[in-house]
Amino acid sequence: MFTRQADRFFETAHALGLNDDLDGRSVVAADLDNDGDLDLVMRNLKEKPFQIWENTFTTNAHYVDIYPVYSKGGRSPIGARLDLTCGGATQVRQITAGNSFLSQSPQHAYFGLGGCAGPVEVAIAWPDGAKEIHRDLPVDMKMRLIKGEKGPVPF
Ligand SMILES: [Ca+2]
Repeated sequence: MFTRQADRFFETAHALGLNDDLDGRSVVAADLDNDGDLDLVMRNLKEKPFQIWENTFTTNAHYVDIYPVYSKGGRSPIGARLDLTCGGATQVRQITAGNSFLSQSPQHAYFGLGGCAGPVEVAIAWPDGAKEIHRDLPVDMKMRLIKGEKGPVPF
């Protein structure tokens, strides 16, 4: 676990209580309790096969969690690239497969926005090369962006 302070990252697993002597094999980040922050699920080899780490930090930071829908027929958005801009700063996420050893996080793009309260602009490059831009999107919510459709659909 790394924590960002200014322009540097610091290893903080011990300070946050996220270290133990178990033999962790994979980790997935997902918002399990639907409160807008990412929680962790860890898979261990022997003892405690699964551990869930609920994110209980209280923060005023903003976020956007985007689930791109490539086709209504269920085609996977793997390969989609999302460029989100908020307050002049741009972050990039790509929808991937197999993002951890023997595990897979949900196919979404989670953006931590810090103090930027939006609105945000999201440019999506779909796996087939098509590009779309969604402007004036709200923050602090999960949403679907469906290829070929205007505006977000609340999740
Ligand atoms: Ca959560």
